[in-house]
Amino acid sequence: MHTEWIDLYNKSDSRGSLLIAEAQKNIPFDIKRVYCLYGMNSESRGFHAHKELQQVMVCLSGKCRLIVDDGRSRVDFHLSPNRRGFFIDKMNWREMHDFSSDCILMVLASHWYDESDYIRDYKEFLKLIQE
Ligand code: T46
Repeated sequence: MHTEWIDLYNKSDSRGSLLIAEAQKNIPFDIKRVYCLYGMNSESRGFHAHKELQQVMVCLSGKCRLIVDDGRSRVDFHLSPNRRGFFIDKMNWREMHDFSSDCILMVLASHWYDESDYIRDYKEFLKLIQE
């Protein structure tokens, strides 16, 4: 399983804080897309893997639970604002659960949106992992 917590650069002073992500510096890819998930209810999200996409998820507010599954093991992570980003490599199944109502996730992505990059069927994911 290739996941990793990434320290974001942080600059704090009397006015507040700056959190900094830079492509090819602390983010291990060129960022082609940024999207945010917010206003979630108790419904879980995700349930897919990506063939090529690499992502870094940054929790800006609230909390949620993230399950990452590489086809061999399944690990539970807890996301909350901690000045870090959570890197998920391609070919890892992800599920997001238990969003708090104030949860805001910012996601930095290595590619533009492409539905054909998604594997939304778990059995198909397992088959592709074994190939
Ligand atoms: C991921 C997790 C963390 C777009 O049109 N453009 C986009 O950039 C994205 C991200 C989504 N969409 C469309 C595709 C669906 O029709 O928005 C709709 C909802 O997307 P989805 O059901 O994939 O949302 P999540 O929260 O299950 O997954 C998203 C990302 O898609 C995915 O890459 O890793 O957040």
